[in-house]
Amino acid sequence: MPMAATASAPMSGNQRGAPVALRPRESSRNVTHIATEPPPPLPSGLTPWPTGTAARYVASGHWDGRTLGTLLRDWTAEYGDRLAIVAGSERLTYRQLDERADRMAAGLADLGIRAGDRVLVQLPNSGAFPVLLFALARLGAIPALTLPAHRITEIGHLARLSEAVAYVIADEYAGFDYRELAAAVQAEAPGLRHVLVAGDPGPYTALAKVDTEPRDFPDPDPADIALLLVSGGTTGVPKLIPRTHNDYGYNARASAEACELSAGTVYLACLPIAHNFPLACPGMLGTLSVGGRVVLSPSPAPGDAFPLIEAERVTHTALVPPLIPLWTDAAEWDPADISSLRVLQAGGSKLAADLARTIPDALGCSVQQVFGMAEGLLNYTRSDDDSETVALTQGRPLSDDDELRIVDGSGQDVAPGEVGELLVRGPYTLRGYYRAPEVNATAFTPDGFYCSGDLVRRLPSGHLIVEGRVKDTIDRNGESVSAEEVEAHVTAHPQVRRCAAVGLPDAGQGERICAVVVPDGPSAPTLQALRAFLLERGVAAFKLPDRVEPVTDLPLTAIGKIDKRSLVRMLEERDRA
Ligand code: OOB
Repeated sequence: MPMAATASAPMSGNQRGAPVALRPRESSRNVTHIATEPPPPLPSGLTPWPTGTAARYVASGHWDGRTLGTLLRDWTAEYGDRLAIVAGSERLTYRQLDERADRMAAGLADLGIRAGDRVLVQLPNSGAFPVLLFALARLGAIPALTLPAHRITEIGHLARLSEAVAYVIADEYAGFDYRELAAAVQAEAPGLRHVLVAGDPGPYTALAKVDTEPRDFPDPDPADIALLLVSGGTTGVPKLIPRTHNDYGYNARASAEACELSAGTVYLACLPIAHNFPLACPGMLGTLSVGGRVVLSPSPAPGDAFPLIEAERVTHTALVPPLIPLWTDAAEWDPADISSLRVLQAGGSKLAADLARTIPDALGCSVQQVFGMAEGLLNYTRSDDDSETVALTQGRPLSDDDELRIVDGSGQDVAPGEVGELLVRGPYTLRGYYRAPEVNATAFTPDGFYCSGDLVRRLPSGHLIVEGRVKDTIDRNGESVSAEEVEAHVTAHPQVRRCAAVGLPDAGQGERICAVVVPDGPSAPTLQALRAFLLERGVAAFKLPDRVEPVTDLPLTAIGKIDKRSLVRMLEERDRA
């Protein structure tokens, strides 16, 4: 079957399943629109699933025809007076959340915001977020969920791409004044008619005033876009990911079931709530779907999160791996009682097996690995997986209807257990990015598989091990070296706490391998010592770093993953200085 993407060189196979690298396939992606074009987007910008496939997801009950607004209505009918949201001093029952959403929907309509309009949302974790999310759903307006760390580059781009009519911000958060950003965004996106501010509005409209007598609005089409997520990539400008009411509701409900949430669950959202992971994997929406309570933490810092865990008896939370050592360190001296914590979900980037193994003792809870993407597919380790499966794998797919392929550089399925690129389609995985025909022509196969760019291998149990990114390779002397593999070896050195391997341009070798390391202790190993250590481990000479660069901390993306782009920029600046 023709694949959308073919790489210029076959993957170097490896029977033991050690990380291997595919060559970047930028160039070859251009030669791939061969057969069928994907179905054209709907007027909303959604690339629909083929009719027969959609019918199958309806018949199986995955897509239940309820909008996010209806879901809240139904949860309120079932759990009305239970506590739904805790945010600072604000405590909302399901009924209060439902009423507030209705009132805000009417207020937004009075401002002229209509079904189908896009609204840029950039709010920290606060009570305003869930109210606004459900208010927009009631109205059929579409939130584009940006992260608090985004700035004019991202927000300006997303405002233009979405043609948003309104932008909802906090006044200030983490020392940053979003009203100033709003002025800059409005200058770039003249279609932005309203800026609504949670807190002190300055020259804009107070979100608290967007509140009036509730009235009914026609329920939007559950098969159409409920919200737009921002793609998590660390390269290029962000893309918008349309998620439908049907698919996102299923995402949240099925996740809640796989993670065994119940009405007794108290979920702490400490990652930015606009990110798919804390929002719906199972996150806030999954917790609400079973009558649990969602506690919104202003940040994932132990100083913010631990007192909330103690006060609200939090049972579940989610972190990206770079934050976990902060928590395990803090747990040693912080007096807060975090004994209510039952499950720590770790996802967003690879969790080192050694770190995974320390979590139960350090934090007194079990760990669950989550390998997910805003584009859809979610993999979870399950409560009945043995501890080594939990430490060593990134879980198995959420749905029986997730179709996974693992392919080599020419788009052929690899042999079982071999590493290849993960392709996926299924009941909650997108069929096309929002308003991005050129990207869509290469990011999807003609038969609708999303090409994730993740290198994985699959165990006979169905669990996946993430081995790196197709493009996260360093091309040194004609050899393609997996950055992830170098990182794993370098991190094994006793003087290294964390490592990111990046390629730096080099006239002779194409790229040089630079190991950027956070030392464990007073100093990092010298280049010579590190190379000797890796040779001793049996690492091939062509994978040895050409340079070691000690840093106190690795730069992180808006959600907290290691940001290699800014790392390379930082090194280039250091070299120029
Ligand atoms: C989550 O979503 P995104 O969209 O910010 O990032 C997705 C990408 C994946 O394609 C993969 O490259 C990486 O992040 N990733 C992991 C991982 N989880 C995500 N790489 C290794 N191990 C993992 N456990 O990051 C996301 C969305 C929903 C739930 C959890 C994470």
